[in-house]
Amino acid sequence: MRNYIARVGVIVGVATAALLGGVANGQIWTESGDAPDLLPGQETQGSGALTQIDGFHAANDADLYKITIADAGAFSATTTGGTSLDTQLFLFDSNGFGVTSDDDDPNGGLQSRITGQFVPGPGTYYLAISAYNMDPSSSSGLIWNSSPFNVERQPDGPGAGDPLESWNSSGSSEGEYSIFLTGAEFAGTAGLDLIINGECPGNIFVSWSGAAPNTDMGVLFAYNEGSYTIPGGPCSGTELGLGRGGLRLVTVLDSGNGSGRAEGRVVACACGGFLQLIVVDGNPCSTSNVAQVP
Ligand SMILES: [Ca+2]
Ligand SMILES: [Ca+2]
Ligand SMILES: [Ca+2]
Repeated sequence: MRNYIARVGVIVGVATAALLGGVANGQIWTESGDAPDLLPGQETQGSGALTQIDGFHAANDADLYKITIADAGAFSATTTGGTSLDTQLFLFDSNGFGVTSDDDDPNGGLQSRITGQFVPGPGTYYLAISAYNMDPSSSSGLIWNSSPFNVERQPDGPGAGDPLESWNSSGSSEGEYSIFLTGAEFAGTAGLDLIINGECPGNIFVSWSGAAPNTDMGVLFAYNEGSYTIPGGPCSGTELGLGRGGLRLVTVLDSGNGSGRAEGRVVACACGGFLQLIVVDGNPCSTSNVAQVP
């Protein structure tokens, strides 16, 4: 029984599968817990274009996200069509100085829309969302005046010359929101993430994201979770999240563009076991979370 996974070829169709995955749902950042109100904000993590941020606005909540603006001319962020809240959007530079803001979409509605018209160039920025009328201040006062509401404006308040320091508490409405973006990218690289779906025995799907592109990724199997340390080879000293029992290298996958999916067939005696990805990229080698075979 020892070689069951290798014998049945648990992972097949790797090259094709890698092309299928990742793009469709990989460009959205979902608020993790509650994004901070102030710098350093919450880093959006992933690979490539960032097209949407989904989050929750609690009472008197501001959410600040670290993003990369890749193309200032093409940049936009809007909540129009993404929430029923009366939102405000604010963009800050990497030092927390105000860049641009809008309360109500110049095209109509109480949601917000900002563009790249005042963005000086590509780089790291902080995008903040709050509900009307919770406004950001610096040490010298409001960074933006509260009105006019439906005009995108550079900082024009008494505190315009200083960085973000606080928010007033005048945004009591609660609700979910989506911010739709163009010209933006994730600010950071996600850790290597592994998800298993499917039925066992039967076909399972191994999905990954956050890998370095075009890298060999080993798929490891063990009966149990643990802390086995690899004793030799290029990943010598790397501590796994797997135990020794039944530990084996199932197959090696190409990481594709950094995310993807592979399908394979698993026999009954592997059900309930655990998989972990490992990338030979240094010492210690990068590893994913441990995921359980259904
Ligand atoms: Ca929040
Ligand atoms: Ca928050
Ligand atoms: Ca508004």
